[in-house]
Amino acid sequence: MKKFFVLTIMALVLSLVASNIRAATLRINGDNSWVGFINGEQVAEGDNWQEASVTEFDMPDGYAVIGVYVHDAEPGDTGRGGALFDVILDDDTYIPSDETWKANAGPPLAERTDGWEQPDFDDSGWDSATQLDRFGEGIWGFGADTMRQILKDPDSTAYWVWAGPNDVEDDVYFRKTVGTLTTPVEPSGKVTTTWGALKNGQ
Ligand SMILES: [Ca+2]
Repeated sequence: MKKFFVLTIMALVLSLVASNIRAATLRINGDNSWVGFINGEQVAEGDNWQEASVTEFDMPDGYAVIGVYVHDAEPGDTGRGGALFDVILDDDTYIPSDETWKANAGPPLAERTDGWEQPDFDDSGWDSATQLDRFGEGIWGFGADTMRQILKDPDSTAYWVWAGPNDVEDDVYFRKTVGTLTTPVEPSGKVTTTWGALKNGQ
């Protein structure tokens, strides 16, 4: 609760002084279906793995916490799940799905109530994402031409990812903080610590 309070104050301060609002784009493909979140708010969903959802958004504070949920419809080893996504910032910084994202298997989204998608959620217990085939290669490679109709400008160079072996878990979650603080501030030690934990925990 204290952490949330500190973050709230920090966000308020930054929103007052930030003058450089950054724009970004989130693109998601998932086998079989997905839901995307930005700073805890649901912003995207889809259920055709060859047709990415595309979400453009602003980052008033210079950064955003991205959450992606993907559901594999074939139980256990009867089918393989996969997630492919990327974030493009307005300075052309490209952030692909890969092993640098945090990943966690859990219950279906409708049954998950731990606030995993919230910016201040502590994901330090999550593992690194399992990095699978690169876009255009492997078992999803045959769909790349269709996918590329959306995944262009820039071309996707992301990796398919999962949480552990993708013929075991069917409901997986990913998190990462993108961007950086745009406003030069001299935060108190506690805010620095909170921000550092938030940033380093992704
Ligand atoms: Ca499966």
